[in-house]
Amino acid sequence: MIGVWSPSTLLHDPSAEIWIGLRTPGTEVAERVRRIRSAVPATWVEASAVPWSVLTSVHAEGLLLHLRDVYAEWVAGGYPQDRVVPYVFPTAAMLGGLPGRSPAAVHGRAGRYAYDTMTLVGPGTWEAALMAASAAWTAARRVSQGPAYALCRPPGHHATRDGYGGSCYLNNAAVAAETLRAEGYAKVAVIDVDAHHGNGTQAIFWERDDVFYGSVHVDPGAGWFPHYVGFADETGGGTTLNVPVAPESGDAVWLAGVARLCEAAARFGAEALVVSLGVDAAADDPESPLRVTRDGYLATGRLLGGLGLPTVAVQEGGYHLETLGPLVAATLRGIQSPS
Ligand code: SP5
Ligand code: ZN
Repeated sequence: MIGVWSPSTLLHDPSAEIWIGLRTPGTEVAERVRRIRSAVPATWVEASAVPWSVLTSVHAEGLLLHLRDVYAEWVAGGYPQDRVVPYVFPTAAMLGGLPGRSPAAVHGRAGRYAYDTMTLVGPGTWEAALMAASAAWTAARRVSQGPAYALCRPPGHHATRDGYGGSCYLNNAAVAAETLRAEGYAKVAVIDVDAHHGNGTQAIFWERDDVFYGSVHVDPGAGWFPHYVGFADETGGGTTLNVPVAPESGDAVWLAGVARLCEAAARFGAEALVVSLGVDAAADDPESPLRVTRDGYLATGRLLGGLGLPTVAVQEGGYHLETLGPLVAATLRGIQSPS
């Protein structure tokens, strides 16, 4: 299998996540890339830079320019924090329907496109996010030559058209899906097996009848991120399917969910597939309460590969450094050799 990556993705160091006011260590670290690269027996190629027009097919230009520029502005502002940390967010609760202006102060502007305090912007964040999206784009353009894996980092599925959060800045899976559409695949399915619901990807394709979004994830109704969305009754125009599963669920429940998503994607008539490949549903993962095993990931890959579609797998979460690489490798093996 082709593996696409970029050394620039190592440049983002989250340093910390501000979670319920606590400065906790960042979990989405560059070491993840090294662990995956050493465990996945792919033919590795470097990503080519994604055209700006592809990025603007997924994201508002304001978000892109903000992510590109805000760190330098923060440094020039002389703030005591070494990362961009927002403190005020122009939500509906703040504006009450009024038209908000672009704040003059950088510390005011810091929350304009952010929706949580966990996802900080530092010196290499833009370059890394840009090259992660570039890896997704490069992989999607090679899909006619066989399944391709994009080692995207930082991950993407929580990034919406206008906003970043959940350790995600640019939506790499959405870039892959739009690229497949542009390559001529009329109907594209995104199947998201990260432990968390991909609220960004769901929102981006919510009203689209040419892109199916299906996700299996820990039930937000049981108290898990992204909390506000990812429930089973969210179906969009009929091309969204959420399968929330209870905390502590293991392989049997998980694989039944993956199978439902595959059946729905086939019924939809998908001609190409994007897999949002997080492995944070694993038993050892610190960021989710699910209990999927390595065999469970192999079987997940086999179900996805069994669709027989041109497939791009895009890395999302997965935070247990000791097992992360082998879990990704097992899933990709399943995708490549479903039977
Ligand atoms: C791509 C992806 O898997 N994003 C995960 C975002 C969910 N993070 C939720 C974090 C909730 C609190 N974590 C506590 C540990 C603090 N270091
Ligand atoms: Zn996740």
